[in-house]
Amino acid sequence: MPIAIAIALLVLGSIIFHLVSPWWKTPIASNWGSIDTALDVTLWICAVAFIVLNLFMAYALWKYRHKPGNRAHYEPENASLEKRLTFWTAIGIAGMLAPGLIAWSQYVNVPKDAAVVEATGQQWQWSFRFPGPDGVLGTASVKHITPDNSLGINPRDPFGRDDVVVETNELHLPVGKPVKVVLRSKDVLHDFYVPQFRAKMDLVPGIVTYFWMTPTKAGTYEILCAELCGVGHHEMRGTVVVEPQQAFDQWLGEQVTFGEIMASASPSSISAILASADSCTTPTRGRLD
Ligand SMILES: [Cu+2]
Repeated sequence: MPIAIAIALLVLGSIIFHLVSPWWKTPIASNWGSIDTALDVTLWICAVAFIVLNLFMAYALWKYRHKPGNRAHYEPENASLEKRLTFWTAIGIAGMLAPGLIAWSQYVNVPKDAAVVEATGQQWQWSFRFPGPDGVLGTASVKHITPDNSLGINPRDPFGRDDVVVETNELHLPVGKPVKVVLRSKDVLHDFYVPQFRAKMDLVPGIVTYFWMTPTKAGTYEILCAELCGVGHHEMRGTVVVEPQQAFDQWLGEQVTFGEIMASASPSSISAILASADSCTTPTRGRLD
């Protein structure tokens, strides 16, 4: 009996906690309402299953509690009950998976007019790269990384010369414009996450991952690393400023290009950068747009 009461109180406490909890989702600032819908559907299906199953368990504990003279009936098989349980579980799981699969297919199918930005993660900071006037990111590889070429941009690739390199943790994006976010890691697994965008994707060393989104609300949001990536993981934070196109263009114009970095590098540094390209036997060509 005390356990039945404890289970009923657990259900009641959980419902109250969700109703009064201050830890609810932030207002959305991107086009990904479909991701919110997928999360809401999952929450509701889980909530109904949690409440119904636990209250049934509390009821069964109370109703069939020990009474002198009562004997339990052994029933190892009940095909009809198992069929019904399998059916309703399948409906619940399909209901949780379907909205997520629909959202996922939209999430990785990039519209043709999307701009490109690259985010690179390393223990424990973010860097960013824009393609420059040619609209194409130059090829890049960890093989090309030198102190002056921290993103490993291929110095022999003409598409890389006008690439804009942002080596601070601050990214700017124009509001209302679809953008493909291309992700690379220089060391271990990281995960690019901006809660207000509902957007999130792993950075995997050795491969390029991506998603797309349209920021819909101007503002300053936090970029988090959502993959435990070492002792400094909690410090791997950045900022994304969503602003009108004009302010974005002005900010972008103030950043340096890879060509400018090369031009201001010392001769020995330039030799190191070029040597990295010469030693690369399998250049990783291929446009990222
Ligand atoms: Cu990280």
